[in-house]
Amino acid sequence: MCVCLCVCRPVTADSVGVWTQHPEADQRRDGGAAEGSGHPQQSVSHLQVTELTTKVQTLNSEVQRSNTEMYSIKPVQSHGRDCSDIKDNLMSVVPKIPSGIYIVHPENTDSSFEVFCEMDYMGGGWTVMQRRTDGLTDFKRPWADYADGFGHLAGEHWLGLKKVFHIVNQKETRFQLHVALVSQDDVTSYASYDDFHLDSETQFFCIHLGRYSGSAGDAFRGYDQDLNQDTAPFSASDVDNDGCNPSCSFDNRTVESCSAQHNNTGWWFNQCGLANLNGSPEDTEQSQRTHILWDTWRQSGVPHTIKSVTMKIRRIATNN
Ligand SMILES: [Ca+2]
Repeated sequence: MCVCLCVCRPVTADSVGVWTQHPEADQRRDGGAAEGSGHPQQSVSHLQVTELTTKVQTLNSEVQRSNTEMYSIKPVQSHGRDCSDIKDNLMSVVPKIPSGIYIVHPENTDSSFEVFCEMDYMGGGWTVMQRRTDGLTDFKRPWADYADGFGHLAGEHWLGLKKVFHIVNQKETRFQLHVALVSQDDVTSYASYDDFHLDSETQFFCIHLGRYSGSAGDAFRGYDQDLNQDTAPFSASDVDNDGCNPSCSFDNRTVESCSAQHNNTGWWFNQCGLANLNGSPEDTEQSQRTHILWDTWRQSGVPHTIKSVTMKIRRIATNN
């Protein structure tokens, strides 16, 4: 904000035109004013005019450079409440809004924080809430990490449930959720939900999903109401809300904790369900396999091996 205040008002020769246009006439005018006010008279030579003009030109080029840098190097700037808001705000100012890290300040919160905005994908305006690409970030995490977020915004990360809660619970906004999947064979697919919001932390960030559309199937809901993760609370390695109470049974195995079953990752498990986009391999020998689970995306009846995924949210235009 400070940078903007400092540089947004362009410095032009016109703003000091009194010195540059007719210095002699201006000297006379200043002289008259000086006589009346009793202030000492200031004279301006052609040399001083030249110096001032040069200074103005230098300042002008600095301002233009600063403005260019604001967008080309993607420094963190606060431009809105979420990436959709940033896109709307910048659309009329910048011909092409770059994807990158921005600061957002959601409505009705005291907090500002950094997010990665995807401005190219499907019209842009997407706030990324999760990204898996190379498997190098550890998703085996306790509750506090899933609440606050972890990883690197420009790479693999989990934005954090508190931050997502702030974004999707702004007044008079609705958000859609888009899950973009890439298989080991570079096949792409997606699952989209036309409404998405979370309850607060006191309600364990229960997830609420609208209508599904897409090509990957609705793994959040699965095929069986018992496994439906819509409205499920979040679980992590140290917080168990998974619906296996005291235990569930899979393939004649007894499971007490879905997080433990999924190698201590966090998700909206429900006995445990067919989706876990935070799934991680169980040991280093299997590091080539991410264990990202979206069980409804299948080929010849076999689930695709998923190598990367992005979860992103965007405002839905409301008519009211
Ligand atoms: Ca349990």
